[in-house]
Amino acid sequence: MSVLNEIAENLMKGKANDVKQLVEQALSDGIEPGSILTEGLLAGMGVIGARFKNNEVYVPEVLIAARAMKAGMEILQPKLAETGVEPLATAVVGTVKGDLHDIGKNLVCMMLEGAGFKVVDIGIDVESSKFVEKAIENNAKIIGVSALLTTTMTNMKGVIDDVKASELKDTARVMIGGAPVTQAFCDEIGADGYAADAASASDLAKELVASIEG
Ligand code: B1M
Repeated sequence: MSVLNEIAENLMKGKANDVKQLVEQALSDGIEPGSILTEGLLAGMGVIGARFKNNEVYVPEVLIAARAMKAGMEILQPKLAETGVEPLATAVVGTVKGDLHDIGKNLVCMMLEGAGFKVVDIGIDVESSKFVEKAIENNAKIIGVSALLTTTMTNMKGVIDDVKASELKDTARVMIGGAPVTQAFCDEIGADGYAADAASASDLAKELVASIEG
């Protein structure tokens, strides 16, 4: 098995130390950092994302795979910066005002990172104006909003209104998700997209970025 396949396989098993060592080995073998990222780390994370979507693996497996991804990225990130490999786009992600739930939002952040996005996690209980402020500051193309309560999901509309009233109107897309959120609610409040789970969120984010560029 090639070292890149080994990276993907070990990432899927959540073996953080092995992934770290294999990334070091791949670099010392002279493999391009961009290939290690796409054919090793992202390939493994992509499989986990698809399995998660199909209910073949669950939250704990995704979390340990994401931890292994992070361990590999710690070694790879400085090399990627040297070779100028650009992230797909930046995503600013947070949980709406009044809502303290962050487990789902954190998973979404991990899957976005796994898909090649630079993620700015702005935390929980976030004012709609802060989503806009942070998206402008980071030149984000994706604004991800999470809500877990029927009483706070209504605050998502405020984020969308603030984005539409800002300079981000044509340059960024708002995607929403969380247990009580539905496609019908997404349509009702005018969000650009809804994802039911973290793996779908990274697919959706890629589609939304393409819709800006295309
Ligand atoms: Co809360 N809570 N909670 N809670 N809590 C729920 C959500 C609830 C359904 C429990 C219940 O009553 N059965 C209920 C909401 C009822 C409702 O509104 N319909 C509830 C309640 C009522 C409350 C409090 C009001 C309780 C109280 O104090 N009386 C309170 C509110 C605090 C606040 O936010 N202001 C509260 C507090 C808490 C804890 C702090 C104790 C804790 C949160 C800890 C934390 O997040 N750090 C907590 C927890 C853990 C839960 C449950 C048990 C689990 C939530 C979770 O993490 N799920 C939850 C019951 C349940 O869902 N079974 C419950 C796992 C996570 C991976 O799934 O977050 O759905 P989820 O994320 C998924 C998708 O939804 C999606 O992808 C994720 C991964 O696939 N997704 C996105 C999420 N965000 C997305 C964003 C996207 C795209 C997809 O794009 C941007």
